Amino acid sequence: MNQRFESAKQLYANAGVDAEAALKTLAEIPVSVHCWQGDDVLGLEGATSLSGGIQTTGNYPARARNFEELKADLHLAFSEMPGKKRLNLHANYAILGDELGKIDRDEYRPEHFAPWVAFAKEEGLDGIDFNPTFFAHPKMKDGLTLSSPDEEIRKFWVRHGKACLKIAAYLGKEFGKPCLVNIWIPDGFKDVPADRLSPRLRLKKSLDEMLEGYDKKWVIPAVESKVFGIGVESYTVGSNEFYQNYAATRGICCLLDNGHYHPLEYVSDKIPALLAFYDKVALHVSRGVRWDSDHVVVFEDELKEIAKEVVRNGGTDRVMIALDYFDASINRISAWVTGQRSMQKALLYALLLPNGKLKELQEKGDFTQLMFLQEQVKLLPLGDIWSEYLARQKVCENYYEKIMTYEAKVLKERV
Ligand code: RNT
Ligand code: ZN
Repeated sequence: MNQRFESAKQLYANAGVDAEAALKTLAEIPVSVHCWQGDDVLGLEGATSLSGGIQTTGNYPARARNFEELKADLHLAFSEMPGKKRLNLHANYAILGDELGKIDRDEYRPEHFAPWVAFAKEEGLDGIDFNPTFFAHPKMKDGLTLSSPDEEIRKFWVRHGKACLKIAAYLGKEFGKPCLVNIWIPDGFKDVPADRLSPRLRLKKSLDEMLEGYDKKWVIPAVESKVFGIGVESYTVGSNEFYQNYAATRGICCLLDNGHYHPLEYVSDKIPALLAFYDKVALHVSRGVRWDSDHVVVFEDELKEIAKEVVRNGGTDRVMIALDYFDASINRISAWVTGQRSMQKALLYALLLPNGKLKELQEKGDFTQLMFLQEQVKLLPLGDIWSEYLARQKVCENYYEKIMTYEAKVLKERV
C-alpha cells in the first residue's frame, strides 16, 4: 500500500474530493500529441526551413530527420506519457515514398498516411488528428494562401484543404473516432494593409469551397485564429472575430491556441464563453512567453485555469485538447513528455478541486468562504496523488534518465 497516497486521499476526502474518481477520469481524457515537436516542424517532404510567421528557436542536436527517426523518438515519448493519447499529424508528414517530389500537397491521399495509422495502432493510441499544412511551401504567394488574390494559388490551397479532409475521414474511420481537422493559415501582412476586407472575403469563399461535402461523421473541422506572426505583424486574415463568426455560421468548431491572443487575454475565460454557443471547442495548448513563442507547456497558473474550465464544463466530450509547441533548445523528446505530463498534471489538479462546493459558494454569494477554500485547496498534496497515477499508468517519475540514456545511445549517432 502506498502510504503517502492513502494519507493524501484522506486529506482530499476531508475537503470533499474523491481522489479515486479523479484518477479514473484523468486516465480517460485524451490529449492529442503533436508530431511536430520532434523535428522542429520541418516535416517529411525534404524542407530545410520553416516559414509562415512561425519559428522554432534553438539548435539542440539530433532532431528527427526522417519517418523512422521520428517514429523512434515518438515511441520513447509515448512510453513516458501517462493517460490516453492521440497523435496530431500535419499534412507535411505524408509518407510519399516514390512520389516524393513528384506530387504536390493538393494530391496527397489517405494511403500516404497509412504507415502513421499502423504506428498509432501499435502504440495503442486513441486516434489521429490532422492539419492541412498551409505554410513552408513555394505556393504561399506574398505570404497568402487561401486568401490570395491569385486564383491559381487560392485554388491550389482549396484543393489541398479538400485532400486533407478526405485523409481525415480515412483517419477517423480507421480508429472509429472522429478526426479533428484544424485549419490554420499564415496569411497576413507585415505592414499596414490598404484593404482589410477583400482577403477575408476570399478566405471565407475558400473555406466554403473547401468544406463542401466533407464527411460529417468522421471529421470535425476547426478554425484557428491568430493575432499576429513573425513578419506578419500588422494584419492577420484569420483573426479571432473572423473565425468565430465563420465557425458559428457554418456549424464548425473554433480552436483556441493560448499563444494567439494579446498577452493579457486569457484562453481559460474564452472556453466557457464559446461553450455558451458551441457544442465543442478545440484547444492548442501552448505557452507563449511575451509573444507566440511556443515554449514547452509547463505546470503554471494559466494552464491550471484552462484545465479547470475543461473539467468544470463537460470535460473532453466538449473540449478537445491538443498540444502545440516546438522547442529546439532542449532535448526534443523530453520537451514532448514534459508538456504532455504538465497538461495531465493540470487536469488532475482541476479534477481534485471541490468544484461543486466552490460553485455553490459562488452562487450563494459567499465570496469570503469561496476565497478561503480556494486558497486552502492549493496546498493539498497533489504530488502524492500524481505519483500514484504514474505508478498505475506504469510510467516512472524520472523520465529524464531514460531519455538521456537514449540520447547517449541513439541521438548521438545522428550527425
Ligand atoms: C501557428 C499555429 C499552428 C501551428 C501548427 C504547426 O501559430 O499555432 O497551430 O503551430 O499547426
Ligand atoms: Zn496552434
